[in-house]
Amino acid sequence: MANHWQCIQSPASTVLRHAAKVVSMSQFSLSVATRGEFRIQVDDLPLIFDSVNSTESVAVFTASSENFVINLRFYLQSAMSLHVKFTPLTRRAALVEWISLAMEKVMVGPHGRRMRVFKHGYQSWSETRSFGVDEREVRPLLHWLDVLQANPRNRASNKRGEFTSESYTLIRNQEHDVVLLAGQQSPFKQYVNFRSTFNPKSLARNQFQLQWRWDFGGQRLPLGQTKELDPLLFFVGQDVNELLETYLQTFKPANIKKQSLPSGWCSWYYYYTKVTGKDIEENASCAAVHKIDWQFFVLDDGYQNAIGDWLVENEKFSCGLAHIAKTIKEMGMHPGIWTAPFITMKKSKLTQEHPDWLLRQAYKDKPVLAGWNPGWGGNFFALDITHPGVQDYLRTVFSTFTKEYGFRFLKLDFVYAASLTGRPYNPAYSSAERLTLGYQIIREAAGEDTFILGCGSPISSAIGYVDAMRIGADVAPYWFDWKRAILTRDSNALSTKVAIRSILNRAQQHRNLWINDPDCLMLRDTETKLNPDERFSLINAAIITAGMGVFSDRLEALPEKIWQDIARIRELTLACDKGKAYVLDFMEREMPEIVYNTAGYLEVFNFDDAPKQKVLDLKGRLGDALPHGAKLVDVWQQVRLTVEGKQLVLRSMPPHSSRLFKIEK
Ligand code: 9PG
Repeated sequence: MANHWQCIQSPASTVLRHAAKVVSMSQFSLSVATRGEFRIQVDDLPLIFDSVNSTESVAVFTASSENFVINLRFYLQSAMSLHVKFTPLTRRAALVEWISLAMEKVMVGPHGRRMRVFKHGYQSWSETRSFGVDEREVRPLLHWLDVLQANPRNRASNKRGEFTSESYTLIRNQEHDVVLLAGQQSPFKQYVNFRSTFNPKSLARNQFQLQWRWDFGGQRLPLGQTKELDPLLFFVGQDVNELLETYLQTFKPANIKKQSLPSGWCSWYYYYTKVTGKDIEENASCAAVHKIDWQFFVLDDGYQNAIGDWLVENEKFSCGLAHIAKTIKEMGMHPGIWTAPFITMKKSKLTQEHPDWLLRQAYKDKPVLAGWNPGWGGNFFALDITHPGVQDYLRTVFSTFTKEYGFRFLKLDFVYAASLTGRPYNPAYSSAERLTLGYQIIREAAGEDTFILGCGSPISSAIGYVDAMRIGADVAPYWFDWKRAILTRDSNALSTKVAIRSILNRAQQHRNLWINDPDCLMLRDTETKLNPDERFSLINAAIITAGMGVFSDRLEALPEKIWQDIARIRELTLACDKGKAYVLDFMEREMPEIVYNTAGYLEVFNFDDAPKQKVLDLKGRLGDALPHGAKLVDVWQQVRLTVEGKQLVLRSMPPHSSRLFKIEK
């Protein structure tokens, strides 16, 4: 069947092929790495073809050594799934770092030079975008930036044509409109790291190497017992949006539809760590006076005496957190609070009293660095979630916050620290399982009716544990910081532009995995370097992708007319939440510029640094959405356009600007 994957076996090779789309994968080999005193690394282990069962359509392979046995089953349907079993036979194979499969020769489309790869970042803040295959994925200069933003176990190589991705990746042949999506499937017990390597000099860039690793992070597996790895899925098709939708829907958590879309306020992007108890009271009462429809009111970083000592307030919060929660409640909103539950700093009481709760490095008796934050005054370190003491501490902190103080919203931040490589107290957990263990403990302590937002969190293993997820880097009161980006060689440097890039490139996770949190919106026109076009590009991106709408300004300082905008943003976001957002030029450029929401909205951006005219070809999904005669009403300017002919022309869009239209047919 041409529409199914097939396994073609000859004495010389084994090829997995999707004939209709001219996609194939061949020359595969396995590698295994373990750790500890007897660590081994076996590279390029040949896979022995076992059988192909035509009724079941499954191709079976095995690989074995004196230390382990691996069994691979490829289920060949219109999508292909790969199920792998690993059995360690000796102590040398028991502490598993990773198992990897390399496909030396993957082909997407019959030929082609114009190819693009989609990199899905490891955690909330990680770079998430597409690249042309002759571009370079850059690794930041500073190691701690890599720890904070990327997956330190799957670092970019800085080589032209080599790209990492986490959990899923897409490779698109633009000349032939063929796309391959490879992605991890639940239960997300390991991290799956991809790496695709193209030869930028080759004329046939449709051929490349695709490699992926199941990352266990030094998990101890019981000897002689068979372990099933997270399955992988391979989809081929033409339409990237359709493939993503099919893929993301396969692991939709059961409780997802129940949540209504929250909105609210957060202290961070105006007050930063300088926030005081008085600021919270001032803003909460200002919100109450304006009778605004906000569910959550969130105190972010700045109340605690030290990172790790969440129940010890600093002098700015001598009124106590219980009082803060009560005040917010009295103003008719649910109180929310920020923590970074899986990290600590040297100066905290927690570290002083329990140095053994810190995760230790795999081969040294030193704590594992989780990053460096000048705002906190230095290095911070990962806690060991498998340690019973840490577990009790988490239970105490979060039951106190929720049951005693009355907080109903938890922003859990710097969550990636739970999964950092180290030598945990209990090595029976994989790095991904250490994270889910942490989330589970907090959820149990906080109860089902607490709204949990993950931030700085690995994506795959958080699915099903959080109500909402920050899906991008932090916004900032400026568009892009060239100086910082160049000096630190950090193409993902904190900025509103980078935040929008992730908002668009992760739009389809919304309501498939959780509620997307695009980060806060800032409406102020003082104390910001964002011009109105830039401010509205962030606002419009958040609206059309229908994420949570959280504002972060000093409310008293906003002009009165802004309250109408806040209400209008909410109204538009709720309307968009009834539809689905499709990024129509997904994988065509670094910053996609055309978003269509099936609820009847269209947004067009200009991310260039100069004004430009945008010409949209009305074909495919966009053609269906905008038939001849349809009207486009600019939601902010009340300007009307009528669709005529086969193109939509938006003349002179200012730099960094956007236009959000309601489509009327
Ligand atoms: C509070 C903030 C806000 C924000 C979070 C997170 O040093 N750093 O590299 C760094 C990275 C991210 C960051 C802060 C510092 O932001 O995303 O919304 O809650 O923490 O500290």
